[in-house]
Amino acid sequence: MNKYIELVDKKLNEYLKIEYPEDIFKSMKYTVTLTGKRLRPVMCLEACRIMGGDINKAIPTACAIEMLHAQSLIHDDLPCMDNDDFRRGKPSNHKVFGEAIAVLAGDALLSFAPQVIIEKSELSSDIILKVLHEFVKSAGAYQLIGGQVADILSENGRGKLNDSDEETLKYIHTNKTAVLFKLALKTGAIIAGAGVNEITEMENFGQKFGLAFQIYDDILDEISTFEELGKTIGKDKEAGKLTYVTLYGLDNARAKVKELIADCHNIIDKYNSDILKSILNKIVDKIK
Ligand code: GRG
Repeated sequence: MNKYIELVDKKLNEYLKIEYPEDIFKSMKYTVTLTGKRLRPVMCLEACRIMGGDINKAIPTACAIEMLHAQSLIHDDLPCMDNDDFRRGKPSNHKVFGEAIAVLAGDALLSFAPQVIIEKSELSSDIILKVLHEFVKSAGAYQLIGGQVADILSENGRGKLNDSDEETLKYIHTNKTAVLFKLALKTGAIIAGAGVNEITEMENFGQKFGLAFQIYDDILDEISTFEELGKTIGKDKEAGKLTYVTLYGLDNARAKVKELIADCHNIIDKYNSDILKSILNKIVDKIK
C-alpha cells in the first residue's frame, strides 16, 4: 500500500506543474498534495493488479480520481457549502488562497483530471474513452453533484427522496461517497481488461464499501478528535444533517458498518488482496 501511495504522490507532484499565474496552480496543488489516505487511487491500482493488469497503466487514472476527490473537498469546505476551516489537518484551501481562487482551483482540477487521463495514459483510445465515460458520469449532476445537493438540502429536512429519510440517506451516501470508490475500482478493472462480471464485482464492492465508509466517517464525526481527523468534528449534529448516526444512533451505525464490511470481504476474498483486506479491517478496528 505504501508503495502505491509513494508512486501516486510522485506522479501528482509531477503532473501539477506551477506556472504563471502561480496562485491557481499552487492552490490546486495545495489540497491535492496534503496528506490524505489516498484510498481511491490505491483502490484503482489494486483493482487493476488483481484483475491481472499493469498498475503503471492505471497511474494517470488513479491520480485523476484523487484530483477529482480533492476538487470535491475544496468545494465542500467553502463557506457556501460546509464552511470548514480545516482539511487534512491544515487550513482549508479558501482559508489559504481566498474563495475566488479556491472555487477556480476546484474547477481547474475538474478539467485537468481528464486531461491527465488523456495525455498520460498508455492505453488504447477505446479503453481511454471507457475510463473517461466513467469519470464524467461520476463527477456530474446525476451522481457526485446530485449527492452533494441532496446532502445540503437534508440540513433543513428538505428535498427528501420519495419522502423517505432512509431512501434519501442511501441516495446521498451512494452519490456523494460511494461514487468515487466505484469509479476507482471499476476503472482499475477496465484498464486491466477485466470481463463484465469482474467489473460488476468491483462496482458492487465499491458501493458496499462507500456506504460503510460514509457511515464510518459520520461515526468518527461523533467519537473522534480534531487531531485524529484533521478537520472540525461534531458539525453534522450541529447542522442537523441527515446521517446514519443522527437517524439510527451510534450502535446501529456501528452494526451497519460491520455488516457492509462483511459483505465486502465476501466479494473480494477470492481475489487474495491483502491491501483491500487491510483497508476493510482498519475501518472495523477504528469504530470499536
Ligand atoms: C464535481 C463540480 C463537482 C462538485 C462536487 C462538493 C461536492 C460536489 C461534493 C462533496 C462530496 C464530499 C466532500 C463527500 C465526502 C466524502 C468523504 C467521506 C470524504 C473524506 O474522504 P477521506 O476520508 O479523505 O478518504 P482523505 O483526506 O483521507 O482523502
